[in-house]
Amino acid sequence: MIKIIIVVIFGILLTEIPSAFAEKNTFKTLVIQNFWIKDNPFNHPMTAGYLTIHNKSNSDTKLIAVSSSIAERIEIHQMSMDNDIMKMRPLKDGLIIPANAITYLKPGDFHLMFFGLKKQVAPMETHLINLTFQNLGTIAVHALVKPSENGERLNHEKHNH
Ligand SMILES: [Cu+2]
Repeated sequence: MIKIIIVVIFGILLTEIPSAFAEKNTFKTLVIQNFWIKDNPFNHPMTAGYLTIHNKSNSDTKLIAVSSSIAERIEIHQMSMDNDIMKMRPLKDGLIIPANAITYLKPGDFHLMFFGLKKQVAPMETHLINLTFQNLGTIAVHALVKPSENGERLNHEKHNH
C-alpha cells in the first residue's frame, strides 16, 4: 500500500514539473504557451523571445505591444530572406494573429527582440512579459530562459538594428 502511494506521489511530481516550465495561459480567446527567451551571457544587452499564440476566435487580433521590467524596449520582429541574406525588421503596426490558427514566434521567423536588458537572465529563470493585443488588452506571461546555442548567438550578433 505504501509503495503504491509513493509511486502515485512520484507520478504527480513528475507531471507537475514540466507543466511549471511550460506555462499555458488562456487569455480570453487566446491560448499562449511555450514562451521562452534566450539567455544573455556576458550581460549582452540584447536577446530574443519566442512563443506560440493560438487564436480560438473567429476574428483576427493583433499583438501590438510587448514590455517587461527586464528590458528597456521590446520589439516584434519579422525575419525574411532578401537576396540570400537573412534580414529582420520591426513590425511597427504589430503582428496579426489570424483567427482559428496558431501563430508561431520561433527562431528564423517572427520573434520578439529585447533591447537594453537591465540584468543578466540565466537559464531556468522565468520573467514576466506583458503582451498587449488589440481589442483584448494586456496579459502578463512568464517566459522561461533557455541557454542560447553558439550558432544562434553568432547569427544574432550579426544583425544590425
Ligand atoms: Cu530581431
